[in-house]
Amino acid sequence: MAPGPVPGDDAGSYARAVRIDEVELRVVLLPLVAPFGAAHGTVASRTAVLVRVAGPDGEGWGECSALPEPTYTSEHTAGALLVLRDHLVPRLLAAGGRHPAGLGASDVAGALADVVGHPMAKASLELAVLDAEGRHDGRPLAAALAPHPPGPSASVPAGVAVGLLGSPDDVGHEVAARIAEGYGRVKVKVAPGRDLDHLRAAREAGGPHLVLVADANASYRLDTEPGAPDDARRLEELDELDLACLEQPLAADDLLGHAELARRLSTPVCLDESLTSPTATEQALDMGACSMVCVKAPRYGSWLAAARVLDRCQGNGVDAWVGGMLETGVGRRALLALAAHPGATIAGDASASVRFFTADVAEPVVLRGGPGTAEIAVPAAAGLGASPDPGALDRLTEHVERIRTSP
Ligand code: OSB
Ligand code: MG
Repeated sequence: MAPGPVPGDDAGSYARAVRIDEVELRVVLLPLVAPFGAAHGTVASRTAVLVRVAGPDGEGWGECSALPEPTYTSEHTAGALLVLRDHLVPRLLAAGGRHPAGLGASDVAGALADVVGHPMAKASLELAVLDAEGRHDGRPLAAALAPHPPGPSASVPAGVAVGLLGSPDDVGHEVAARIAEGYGRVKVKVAPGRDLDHLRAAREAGGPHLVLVADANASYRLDTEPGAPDDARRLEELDELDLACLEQPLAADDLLGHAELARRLSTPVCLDESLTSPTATEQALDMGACSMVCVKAPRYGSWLAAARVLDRCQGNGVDAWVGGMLETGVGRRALLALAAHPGATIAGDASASVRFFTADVAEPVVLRGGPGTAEIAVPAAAGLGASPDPGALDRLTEHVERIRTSP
């Protein structure tokens, strides 16, 4: 990809600072309305680490998107809590101590950079500082992530994920139900043996106008050993379905395999798990491993880095969309703010809270508009645009601890 503008580079955009002397780490548990299955495993209830930073300039909230088990990526809830407590929060507080005027969100990634990996844990702290800055300045997160004209959109098209289900009929019924709720874009999870029939049922239920995506979560293999099944031939059959894209068909590290597959398919290949940094994203595009980008700030370890990826995609005419990971009301609002970036050219995983949860930690995110055309309003108030509800937090919290700057 050709070099493009990098908003984080012009210091003015993010040169805010907030003083932070306490970080609260909170594990919440939200039962799911139904288990959510994917090729990497099934999530039955959503545990997440919520992060609150606080100090003389106010507070800010973040969410760590790591799932309960380390099967989608290597991070998971319990491990993220430990890494935050023992390694990341001490670095954040120490960096704050070195800057008496406070820490800007653009300083956070650098303060945490010597810790290898753990992007979701890192992104949660950056998000909390972004929220604190936004509240302090009266600026919504969407404006901080898309500071250049034309700026963020006021609403985003609603898109929803449908998990791996038992039969094509189940998929058809669920897709029809989601469309009736308003969704115009549906992402259906697939895995070897649960693909073509499931997607045909989805297409039949949704009709030709449904924006249909298939997410394989790295569950296919190209024919590398003699006699092994050739998944590429199976995936070529999906071309008949007019999918908006096929997401992450092969293993995360198999970029050449994705490039070969992309040459064989007419369906655009989109990567998720493979795209671990802005550099990895540009290289994957350059080598033809994908022609479309699923942007997830927690996977990149930084909301500002994710916004830079969207800038680059926009500048180079590459389609991109913002992906979710079953976020609670904190992470869901951040996802909406990122999805409002003009570089997010197609509908992503922007769904209502009730899609996954009966009770959320903050005011539920809701759809507006009719079948097939629903949208979600991008939070317009400062920062994330809402705080967790103390009563809901009390009911949903499993564990909480506070770490303070030592005097
Ligand atoms: O692969 O996009 C994925 C959920 C958890 C982890 C990874 C993924 C997902 C989803 C759900 O697909 C998307 C959503 O939150 O709506
Ligand atoms: Mg995915």
